[in-house]
Amino acid sequence: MYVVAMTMKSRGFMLKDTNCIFNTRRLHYINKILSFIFMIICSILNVICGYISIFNLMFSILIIHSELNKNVCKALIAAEYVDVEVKMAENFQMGKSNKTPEFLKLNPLGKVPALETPEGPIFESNAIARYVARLKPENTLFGSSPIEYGQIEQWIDFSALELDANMRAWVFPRLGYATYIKSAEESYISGVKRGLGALNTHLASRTFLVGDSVTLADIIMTCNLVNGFKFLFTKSFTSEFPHVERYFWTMVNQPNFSKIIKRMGEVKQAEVVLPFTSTKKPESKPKSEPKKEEAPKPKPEPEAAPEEEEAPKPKAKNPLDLLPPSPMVLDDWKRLYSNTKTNFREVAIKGFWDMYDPEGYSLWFCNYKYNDENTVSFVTMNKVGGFLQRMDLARKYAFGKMLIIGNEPPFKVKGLWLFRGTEIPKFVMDECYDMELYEWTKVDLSDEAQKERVNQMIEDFEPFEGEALLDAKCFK
Ligand SMILES: N[C@@H](CCC(=O)N[C@@H](CS)C(=O)NCC(=O)O)C(=O)O
Ligand SMILES: *[C@@H]1O[C@H](CO)[C@@H](O)[C@H](O)[C@H]1NC(C)=O
Repeated sequence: MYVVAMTMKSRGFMLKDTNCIFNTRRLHYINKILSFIFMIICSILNVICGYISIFNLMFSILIIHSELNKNVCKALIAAEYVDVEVKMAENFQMGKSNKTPEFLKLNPLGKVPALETPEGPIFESNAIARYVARLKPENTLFGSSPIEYGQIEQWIDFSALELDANMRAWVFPRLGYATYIKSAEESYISGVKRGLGALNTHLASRTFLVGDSVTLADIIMTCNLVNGFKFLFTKSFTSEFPHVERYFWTMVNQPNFSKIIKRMGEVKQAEVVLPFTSTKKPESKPKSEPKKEEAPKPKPEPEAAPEEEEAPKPKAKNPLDLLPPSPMVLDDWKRLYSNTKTNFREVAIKGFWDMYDPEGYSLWFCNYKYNDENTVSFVTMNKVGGFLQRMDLARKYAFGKMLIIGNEPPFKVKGLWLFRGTEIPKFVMDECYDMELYEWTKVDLSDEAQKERVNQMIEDFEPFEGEALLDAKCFK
């Protein structure tokens, strides 16, 4: 209101400057009257606005807490169809608002969206959309017979579990949220294709997923496909699924859909698959790991995981600095390891044993205690990456190799560590909590088989104990 009054006022002054038929005095008078009238109008409008916001408070009973995204659109589109008002929480800030105690009361996970209703909160975007769709009895978003109810639920689950889950896993490394693994991406893409193939066949003779009109299944499916079309599915990709393509554009352009979806920006089909936006570029050669150049197949770079914990700083005086001097210089070994590009066995491994000092150093095998839990490849890799990051405190006193083993889950995590001193340094045990997630066994150097295992771990030998390597990370 205030702004309007100001603008009108300055129009008054403009009159004065440009319209010469008025003399200044009369003009001053007119200006005063005009200002007065505007003040009155504004006061009246302010009162009305006050009423409107009370009115809003009384009736806007559904509030979605989130920024707008495709998951929020599910409920907003359903709300269009059932003609219910769902409001977006004001000034919602992702990463901030969803961490407040008030938000955690709506969704204990702190994930968005969460819906606030007078009867209590709801989270999970599909559940929120179902709730909104059910607010109006007698609507066809749920179909009109038990078989239709069942089929609608079927396509809702399908879109979440067969399509969305694989699409997220495909796009996350590209957004820098997860480590890129080529073989993993291939399996996500083939999961998406398998889902789209089935959807394509279903839609060959249909306009809607179930029945002859839009149902909640179409709303949720379309919302889940939006980011796919925007970021992943190029024209050549969707050309295999012409019915999905036709269906998607038909749905997106339904007025009750487009009204909401266009608030996220125009839906334009991807020209290229979303490029990697983070610093985690899998194509770039690992900077300090030239040995990998001759590796039989490219492996993701052994970089640290996205965890952002700060590594504790080494203590001013480390007891290991007080050990008797050793002829083995750890940095020399690290350099040899990094610089050996060919004949790794003859040069690096032989060099290692030539310089190895069993009095000043010890070698340890480690074996992850909970390998059964390593069911998702990138999560496993992140876990190991986080471990190496936290080992930063031991950079001067350790060298390590961590192997992630297996072609399919559960993956095994095994490693080899070289530590200064004849025991695992106490400060490492104390300060790096990952240590206790592993079983540690000292390498017995009198056992040739154990020595050979050391060699294989240093050189990423494949197959390792009969299995392929998913990844090998080096701490140096
Ligand atoms: N299955 C959930 C997914 C929710 C979800 O993953 N939300 C993301 C944003 S799209 C989130 O809140 N992430 C923040 C976090 O994980 O802390 C739904 O459909 O609502
Ligand atoms: C859009 O929603 C309104 C209710 O808000 C409904 O009456 C109308 O039928 C919907 N449009 C279509 C094309 O279904």
